[in-house]
Formats: sequence, structure tokens, C-alpha cells
Amino acid sequence: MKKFNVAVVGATGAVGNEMIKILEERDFPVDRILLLASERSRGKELIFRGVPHPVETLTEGSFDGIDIGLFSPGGSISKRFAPAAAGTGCVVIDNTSAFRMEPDVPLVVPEVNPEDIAQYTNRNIIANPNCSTIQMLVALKPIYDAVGIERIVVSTYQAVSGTGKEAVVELEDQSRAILEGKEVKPAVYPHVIAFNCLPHIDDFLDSGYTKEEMKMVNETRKMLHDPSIGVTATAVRVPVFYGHSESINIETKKKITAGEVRKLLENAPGIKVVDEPAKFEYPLAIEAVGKNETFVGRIREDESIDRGINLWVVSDNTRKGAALNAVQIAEILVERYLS
Ligand code: NAP
Ligand code: 3JN
Repeated sequence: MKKFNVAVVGATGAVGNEMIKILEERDFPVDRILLLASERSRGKELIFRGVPHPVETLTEGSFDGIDIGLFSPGGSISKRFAPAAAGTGCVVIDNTSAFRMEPDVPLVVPEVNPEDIAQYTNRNIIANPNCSTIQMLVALKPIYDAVGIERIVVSTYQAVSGTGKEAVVELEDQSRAILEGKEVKPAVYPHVIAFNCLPHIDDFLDSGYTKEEMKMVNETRKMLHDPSIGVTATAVRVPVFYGHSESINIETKKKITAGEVRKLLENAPGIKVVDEPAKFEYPLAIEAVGKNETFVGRIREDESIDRGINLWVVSDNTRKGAALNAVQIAEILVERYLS
């Protein structure tokens, strides 16, 4: 089997770390792995397949001989370095919002629109959606294909790991300090996150929505190739370390019962239905950690309208929400286009 030289850009971060783990777990055909981060990480080593690898400093010249670049160094760094990498023939799979809405860059969730990967040849860049969009669309695509969806109303409950490694430390430190009766000062977020919920993720826009909320609207329309689907989102940060949860209400085009939705989702790729309320079984963030599936439960008809369904959807945000989705795209890329 052909093997590939793979660079992980942002290798020391929350997403990069998970990418290294998933490449190893899924036995991705890696010939050489190159771990890249900022100057700050010079001298660090990370383990891949039991062997320590030095972390190198990202430069425009880092990509000679690299076939695939898995990027998660933040939007501004991707904007600067992804085109340089793509120019050397490396196919970039970028986890940031830098290229997601560019019309000639495919934006892909393998369970939703794998056929769009073919457009990677336009720029040698494929974009990975925002974590909250990914898990929502994994859950909704089978329903969309079966009966159509007119409108989505979603509220997210997002873990601090979505912000990065510093936020994980902040939640831990603040929780301990508050329980010890000490005063806490927020640093990563504008308010204390421990024992709190912040209805604020990413910057506010003039419309009153946040950028995170509008990512869910715009990315959904792009991946479903459906500019008219209605989507409205409220994105909330909660004091959970790993695992994003979402309360989703949809209005379908044709009537579908809760039982029919359950059956559809039980047979859909990437989904595990956990929906036995009588036994107190429903998807939970702490049970999704380290898992690849998107968990769906609390499936019920919205009794306030004719064609409405409510769902509770949970997934590990650093895996399916970021690193796993990127590696799954890379798997399709090598199987269908690079081998
Ligand atoms: P993180 O834990 O803070 O890690 C950031 C990574 O980027 C680190 O490896 C860091 O290296 C590297 N980096 C920062 N500045 C750099 C530079 N000038 N040159 C090279 N590398 C640099 O953040 P994260 O949670 O992994 O997220 C990183 C990015 O991934 C986010 O900004 C976002 O764009 C994207 N992301 C996407 C999703 C999604 O929904 N798909 C979810 C989370 C994150 P050092 O350790 O050397 O500083
Ligand atoms: O906050 C979360 O739960 C997910 C965060 C994603 C994120 C964080 C910083 C910058 C993104 C993203 O993937 O949309 C970005 C960005 O690239 O804009």
C-alpha cells in the first residue's frame, strides 16, 4: 500500500495532539510524520507510534516532500502558511475558519458530502467545518435526505477544550480555587467559566449573533448545497472539559415520526442512538469523550408544530469535531484520489 508523508501543523495544541493519536489509532498510511508548531515549542518532543519526534518550527519551507498537511494552528497562521504548503503540491486539510467559506475550497464532513472532496484540486486545500456544525450535520443529514429540512433551531453547550489547551487549564484552576473559597480572575474568557454558562463564543457581530453562531448557519448551507435552509443558532460555553452537546429543533418538509427518525439514525454512518429515557439513557458529554460516534437521543416530536422533531446530540469536539473528521477526509483523499 502506498504511504504518505504527513505534516501536523499545530501539533502541540489540543487538536494537533488528537490528530497524532488518531493517525496512529486508525493506522493511517504514514511514511514520515513531521510535527510543526511555533518557535515556543522548539525542543519539545511528541510520541508517534511509540517513537519520540522533535517538534519543528513552522516556516514556508517546511513542506518540501510533504503529501498531506493537517493544519490546526489558528486562522491567521493557516491563512499565511496553507497556500505555501499547497503550492508545493501538499494537500492541506485545514481545521480553521480561514478557507471554509471560499467558494472554490471544499468544506467536508465525510458522512454528509464526501463527493465534494474531488474539488480539492482547485486550490489543494480542503476545509474542515466548525465542531458544532459537524456533529449537527452528522445527525441531521439522514433526516434531510429522507424528508427535507426547512428550518433548524439549535442551542449549543460547548466544552472549554473547544477554545484550546489554555481554557482547559483555566476551568480546572478556577474550579479548584472556587471550591477552596479563593478569589478567581478570568483570563481566557471575559467571565468566570467555572460553575457558569457563557452565551458567548467567538466575537460578536453587529447583528447581535456571534461568529460561532454564524459559522453554523453558513457552513450548513454550503455543505448541504442549500442556500435557502433556515438556521438559527445560540452558542453557549459551559463548564465541561470535553464533549459538545446540542439541543436541536427541526421543521421538516414532509412529516416524519420520532420512531421513523430513530430507525433512520440507527442505520446511519457515524451515529449511535442512545434513547431510552425510561432507563435514564440519553447522550452524555462525559460518555462521548474518546469516542468517534455522534450520539443522538431525546428524539421526540415537537408538538407545537405539524412537522417538528427535537433531538439532543453529543460528540467529542476534539475528535469528530476536529481531528477525526480531518483524518477521515485524508483517508478518502488517499483511497480515491492519491493512490
Ligand atoms: P491550542 O491548543 O491553543 O493549540 C494551538 C496550536 O497552534 C499549538 O500547536 C501552537 O503551537 C500552534 N501555533 C500557534 N501559533 C503558531 C505559529 N505562529 N506557528 C505555528 N504554530 C502555531 O488550540 P487548538 O484547540 O488546538 O485549536 C487550534 C485551532 O484549530 C483553532 O484556532 C481553530 O482555528 C482550530 N479549531 C477548530 C475546531 C473545529 O471546530 N474544527 C475546533 C477547535 C480548534 P505552540 O504550542 O508552539 O504555541
Ligand atoms: O469554541 C469551540 O468550541 C470551537 C472553536 C473553534 C475555533 C476556535 C478558534 C478559532 C475556531 C473554528 O474552528 O471555527 C477558530 C477559527 O478558526 O475561526
